[in-house]
Amino acid sequence: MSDNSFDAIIVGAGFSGLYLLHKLRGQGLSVRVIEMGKDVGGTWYWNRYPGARCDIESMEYSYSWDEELEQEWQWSERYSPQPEILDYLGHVADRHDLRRDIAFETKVTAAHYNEDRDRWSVTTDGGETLDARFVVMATGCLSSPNKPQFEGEEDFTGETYLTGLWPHEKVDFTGKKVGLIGTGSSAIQSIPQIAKEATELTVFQRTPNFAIPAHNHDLDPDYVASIKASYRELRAEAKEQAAGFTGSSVVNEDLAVDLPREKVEAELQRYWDKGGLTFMASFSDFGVSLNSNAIAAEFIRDRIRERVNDPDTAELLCPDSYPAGAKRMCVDIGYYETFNEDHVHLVDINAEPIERITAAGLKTSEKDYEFDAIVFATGFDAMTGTLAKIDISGRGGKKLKDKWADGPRTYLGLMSEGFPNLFLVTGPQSPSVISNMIVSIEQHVEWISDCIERVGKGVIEPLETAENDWVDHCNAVADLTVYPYAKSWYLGDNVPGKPRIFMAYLGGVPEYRRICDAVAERGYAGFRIDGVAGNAKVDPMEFMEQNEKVLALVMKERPEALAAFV
Ligand code: NA7
Repeated sequence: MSDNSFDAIIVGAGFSGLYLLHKLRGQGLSVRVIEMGKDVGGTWYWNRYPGARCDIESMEYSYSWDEELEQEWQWSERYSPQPEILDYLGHVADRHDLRRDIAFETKVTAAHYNEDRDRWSVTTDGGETLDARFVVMATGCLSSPNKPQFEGEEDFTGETYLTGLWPHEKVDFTGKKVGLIGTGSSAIQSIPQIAKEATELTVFQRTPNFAIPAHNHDLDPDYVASIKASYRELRAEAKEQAAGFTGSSVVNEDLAVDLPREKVEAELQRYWDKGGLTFMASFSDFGVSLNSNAIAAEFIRDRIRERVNDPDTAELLCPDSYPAGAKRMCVDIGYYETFNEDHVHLVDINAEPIERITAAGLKTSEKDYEFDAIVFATGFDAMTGTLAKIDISGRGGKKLKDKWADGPRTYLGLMSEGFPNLFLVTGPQSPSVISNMIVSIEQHVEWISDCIERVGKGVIEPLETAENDWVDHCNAVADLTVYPYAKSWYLGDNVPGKPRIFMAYLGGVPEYRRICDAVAERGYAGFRIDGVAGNAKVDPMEFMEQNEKVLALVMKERPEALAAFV
């Protein structure tokens, strides 16, 4: 084999790429990872903004495949700050000697499938062309920052920052007037930190978000020891939970709508006091019924009103145009209280639209603002943005971009028909961003490496019929929920011109795993291997647990959604 020829090329050296490299190497394959950053880390390499941290608890947001590492590594806080996660990934790379197979500071610009040779040609921005039987896109779900264009940006004489592409050196806002656009998770994490330094911080909000307190704290050594003593049980439990982390499955058998309001509120308070993303798992009807969801939404708004002193500011911070959890729920550390400080201001850009960026700052319909720095906390072109930047062509020269013009189409979020031997880790139409990413990444990496072992020197590709059925199933499940009732990056709504389609699989992490396992066990049902498709089928409905009470509620509210699901 030449220097540029590999069994597998992996794009990206984040959590996915590192584990996959380790796995495929262990299977005796020659592997090259191509990574844009100067080092490993993926999303944790780029998102260095102040306050960046994970909102899945540290003990669960880590690899489960290295049991010694799991015992040795010391997480310091309930929710890990970004630098600690980056250190962890750097340590994993050293521990398993991964860096020697990673080309850093290299961007993949194109990947073309050569049908005569059943191999992929992968081109980089350095002009290099590599060749491989398998290509795995481990490119992450939130890896293409979304930077909306504002008129006059080039006139601004101050500093500008984008949360998703934050500088490596410390940015010091001391003594500065700062403007910040956006109120998503990145803004909610960074605003309290920036406010500590800035003399003046003005936040421009288009849509308020629901945030649940993190109640972050240093980890108690006894708690850590107890987890480490039974880590296998915790990992097994997480895999069986709806979103891949403990507490994400609903325990309550009662529906919120069926209980007296005081009982529901007492339960919500219990979840609130616990803090974090399990809040919406308090009752199973919150995710599917608009009426039930309104109870959770009002509870959160009441807490915001308690935390923010000025009633007008509090009302502006209260989301009321979409169901709670339908946009990605945020987890906050002192976010709302930050608006009680005299030097922190909130501007509703619906009432006072941004007209342009000026040399001195920013002009809205009402006022000229002067800033030393502007921070764009404007999110990501999620799930498909990074893949769309690579010129990917499959069988017959078909472009992935063209195939996905009306929204992504995959079978299980793992592959797309017409693109043989091209795998996606946590691709669209898999649980991915709706779950603990590490649990979903490990499941995909393990499924993909088993599949590659089975395929050997052959070719695997999904059948169009299987893919169509899967896309229909994903859409039917999403329509059963309240998610489509918000404008969110889950649906591509945050990027002008992006087709509106729910891009993750909402059927649950355990159900999804069982579907993928059944597909493999039944001889890769729905796939063609070396031109041959078996007769086996996997119907996702076989694996879905149906909650009759919840379905009855949907029947009352949206019978058409239920009809499409069953
Ligand atoms: P998000 O959650 O997409 O937040 C981006 C924010 O930027 C959001 O408040 C947007 O308002 C706002 N935005 C985007 N474009 C504009 C324009 N043109 N004008 C004004 N405001 C704008 O991204 P994050 O980085 O905060 O979080 C992403 C994920 O990372 C998060 O969910 C976690 O999973 C981790 P909008 O809501 O669209 O009205």
